[in-house]
Amino acid sequence: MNFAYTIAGSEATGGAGFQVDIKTFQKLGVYGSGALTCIVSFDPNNNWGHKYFPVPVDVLRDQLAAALGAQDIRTAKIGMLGSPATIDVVSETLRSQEWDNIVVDPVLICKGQEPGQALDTDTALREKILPLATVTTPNNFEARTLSGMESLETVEDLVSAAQKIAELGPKAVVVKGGIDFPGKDAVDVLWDGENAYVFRAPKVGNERVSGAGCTLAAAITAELAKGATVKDAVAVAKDMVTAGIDARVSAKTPFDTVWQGAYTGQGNPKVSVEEFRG
Ligand code: PXL
Repeated sequence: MNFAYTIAGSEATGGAGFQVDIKTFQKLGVYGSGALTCIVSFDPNNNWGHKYFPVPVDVLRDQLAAALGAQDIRTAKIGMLGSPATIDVVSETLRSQEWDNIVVDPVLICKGQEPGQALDTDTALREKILPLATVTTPNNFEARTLSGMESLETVEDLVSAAQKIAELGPKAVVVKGGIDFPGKDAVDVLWDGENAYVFRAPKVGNERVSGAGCTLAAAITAELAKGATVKDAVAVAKDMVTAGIDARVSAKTPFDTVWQGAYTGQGNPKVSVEEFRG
């Protein structure tokens, strides 16, 4: 059995976080389990603002001890952590055993958190979690924050940002251009420490879809757990996200969510991969 583990927050509508990770793992044929770091509830009476409840660190420790004690888990995805105290526990746990793959989705801020606390959390993530990553998957905003670059307007910019972020410790970096990246394509770049690759698919609409980042990182995690290379894992993950956005689920929230169930695994002619030669 191939096991994939997630350390992430619950998002109660099922559109992001832990719920997306488990659905993605299942769809890609790996056995999923995980620990909850926090519980996020969008508030229907407050314009769907985020309510954030941290899971007490002792309860987080118990969850980690249960799963990692029960199964031989060597591949993990790290999602929203939410607080410096949580980051300390997760960092200790990651250092306490050997891993084949640690995929870090560097979720920097979640609405509903105090800005001061968010800054501490970002610093702790950068110092204590990112150096342990074998792959990290920043979005456009996170990549600008982590690289110190002001804007990401070209493929060259995405590659530079990925290379700068790799200097913080992760072996491979996937920078997602996303909806803010100019042009008709959704462009992601992988820097694997030696080569850069450019992944493209036509943008589907011009609105942000919730859960795309979580799905991408979870799918990379599942594919790595099955033994794929990082490049092949990213290609499958982008195919799944593209299919899932095409088949997105609308809701009363201001954003739609990804439907992981739409992925067929038949290969997607809309997704292209080429090596970047600067
Ligand atoms: O998409 C980032 C994200 C990750 N994890 C949780 C979230 C969100 C965004 O809402 O709630 C738990």
